[in-house]
Amino acid sequence: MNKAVEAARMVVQGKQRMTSSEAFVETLVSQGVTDVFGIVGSAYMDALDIFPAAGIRFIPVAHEQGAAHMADGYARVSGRHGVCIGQNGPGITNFVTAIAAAYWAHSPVVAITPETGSMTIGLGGFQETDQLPIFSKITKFQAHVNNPKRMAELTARAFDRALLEMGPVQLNIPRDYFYGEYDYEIPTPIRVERGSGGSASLDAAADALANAKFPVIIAGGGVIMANGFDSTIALAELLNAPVCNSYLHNDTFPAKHRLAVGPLGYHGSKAAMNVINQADVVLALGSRLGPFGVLPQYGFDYWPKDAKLIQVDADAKVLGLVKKTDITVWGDAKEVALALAARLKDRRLACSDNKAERDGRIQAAKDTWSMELRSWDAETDAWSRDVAKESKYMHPRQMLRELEKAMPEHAMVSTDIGNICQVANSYLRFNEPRSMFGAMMFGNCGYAFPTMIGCKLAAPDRPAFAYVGDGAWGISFNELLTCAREKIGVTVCLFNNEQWGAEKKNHVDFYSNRFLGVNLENPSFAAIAKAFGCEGVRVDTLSDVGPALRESVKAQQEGRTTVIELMCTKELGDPFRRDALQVPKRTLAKYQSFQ
Ligand SMILES: Cc1ncc(C[n+]2csc(CCOP(=O)(O)OP(=O)(O)O)c2C)c(N)n1
Ligand SMILES: [Mg+2]
Repeated sequence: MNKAVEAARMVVQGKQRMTSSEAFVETLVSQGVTDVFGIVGSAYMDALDIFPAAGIRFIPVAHEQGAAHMADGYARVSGRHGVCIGQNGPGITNFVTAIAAAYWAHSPVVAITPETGSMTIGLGGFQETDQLPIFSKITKFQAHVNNPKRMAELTARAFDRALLEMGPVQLNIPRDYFYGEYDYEIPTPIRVERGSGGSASLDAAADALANAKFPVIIAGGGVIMANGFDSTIALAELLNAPVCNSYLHNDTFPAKHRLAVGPLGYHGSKAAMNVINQADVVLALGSRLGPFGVLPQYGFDYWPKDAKLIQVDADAKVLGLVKKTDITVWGDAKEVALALAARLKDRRLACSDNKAERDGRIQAAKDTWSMELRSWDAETDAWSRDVAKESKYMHPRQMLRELEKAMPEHAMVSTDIGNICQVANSYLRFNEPRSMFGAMMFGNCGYAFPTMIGCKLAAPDRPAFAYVGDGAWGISFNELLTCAREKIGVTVCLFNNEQWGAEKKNHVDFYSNRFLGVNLENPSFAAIAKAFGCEGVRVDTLSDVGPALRESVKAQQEGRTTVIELMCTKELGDPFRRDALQVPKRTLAKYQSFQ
C-alpha cells in the first residue's frame, strides 16, 4: 500500500466532530469497503464526492440491477461485502430483482438506499416511494437512519449484520441526513467466528458416521462461505466418503479428487445420484437441501429414503426445513468438519471394513457417468432430433464440452437461467472454491453477466466467464457499457439458439408445440458488442470454440470484454419445471382446441 492509499484508509479514532457524509464514508472505510457499484444521484452526492479521498472506487454502471448483481458477484468471490448505492426512488427500485437474487445466494450485499428527504416524506414530491417494505422479505436486516446522529452506528450495524447473517441488508438514509455536523465515533466492525455446534449433536453425528457402512457427504454452499474447502477434503478422506456437490455449487469439492462424484440437482451428475442412493448415512455439510436441488433427475428419484440424515448449517432456520433430519448440528461447516474429524480420527470406523468394495462402487459410478456423458452428443427426444437435423449449428452439449476443455485454470464461471446454461451443470468442474456463480434459487434470467463483472473486480487475476442464453442476454447486455467504460475484461459465452429455450421446452412437452413468445429474432450480438466498444466474435463450428475462448482470455488481461456468440441448434435438454407443470385442461368451448 503506498502512503497516499494508507492515509486514505486510516479511520478517524475516538469521538470527533464531522459531517454526516464524513461519518458515513469513514464507516465504510472502517468496514473495509474499497469498491461501490451504482449510478450517480443527487441523493448521496455529498458522500460520493469524498469517496476518492477515502480510497473508495465508485464503479458507475448502466442499470442499478447490474450494480446489485455486481455487488453480489464481488461478495461471493471475495467473502467481503459487496456494496451498491443509487438514487432514491427509481434507482432503488431497480435494485429489487438483484437483491432478491443475492438473498438466495446468501451474499453479504449492502444495498445503500438514500430516500426522500425527511421533511417531505409523504408529500408526494419527486422520486418518493416507501423503500423499506419493498426489501423487507429479501434482506436479512434493514437499518433505517432515523436521526442523522446515528449515521455511523447504523451504517456499521448494517455492514456487521450482512456478514453475521450472510445475506443482503438494506441501509436506508433520508437524503437530507447526509448534511449536518455532529459528534461521531466510528464503531469497530464486529467480526466473529461461528461455532462448531453443540457437543451433544456433534457426538451424535460422530457416532452415526462411525457406524455408517456407506457414508456420503453433500458439500453445500456453506462450505465455501465458511472457507471449509480443506477441512471438507480432510473429513472425506478420513471416512473415505464420496462427496457430492449440492446444486449449483460445483466448486465445494475438487472435481479431480478421487472421492468427488459431482453435482446433484438439475442436469447434475448421475454418478453423484447413484452414489448417494446407496448411502446409509448422509452428511449434508453447509446445505439447506433446497427443494429444487434434490428433485428426481433423469427419471431417477435418487434420494436415499432409509438413510440417516445429518444436516449441518450455520443458519438455524434451515435445519430440518426441507428434509426430515435425524441429527442436526447448528454450526459453521468448516468448524463442524474439523470437530467431527477430531472425534473420528482415533475411532474404529465401520466403513473401513468395506473400503475396497466401496472404492469399487464409487469408481464404477464415476466411470459409467463419464462414459455416458462423453458419448451424449445431442438430445434424443423427437423434437430435438428434428430441429437439430435441419440446423448447421453446434449441438449444445458438444459446444459445452469444447468450452470445458478450453477452460483455463482458476477460472470463475457464472451461469444464467436457461436450458443450455442448465445443461452446462454437467460440464462445469472446478478444483478450487469460489469458482462457480449460478443464478441460484431466485432464478432470474440476466444474472450471470453483471455478477461476473463484480467477480472480476474482486479477483482481477482470475479468468472470468459468464454463460448466458440469448434471451437472458437481452436483459443484461447493457452492462457491456460498464465493461468498456471501466476497462473490465470478462468473457461472455453467449448461447444463441434464437429462442427462450427453457420455456419453449414446456411448449413442446405440455402445449403441443403451440409456441408463443419464445422465438427470438436476433441481431448480430457480436456486432453489437463491437459497437459497445468490446470484442465480438461469432462461432458456428466446434473447432473454433477453444481458440475463441483462449483469445478472449488474452483480451481480459488487457481489460477488454469479449462476447463469443456461439451459434447453437434449437435442441433442448430436460425441462426445468416438470415438477410444477400439469397437462392443460380446457372446459370452455372456445378454448377446446388448446388442449
Ligand atoms: C427475469 C426472468 N424472466 C423470465 C424467466 C423465465 N425463464 C426461465 S428460463 C427462460 C428462457 C431462457 O432463454 P435463454 O436465455 O435464451 O436460454 P435458453 O433456454 O435458450 O438456453 C425464461 C424466459 C426467468 N427465469 N427470469
Ligand atoms: Mg436461448
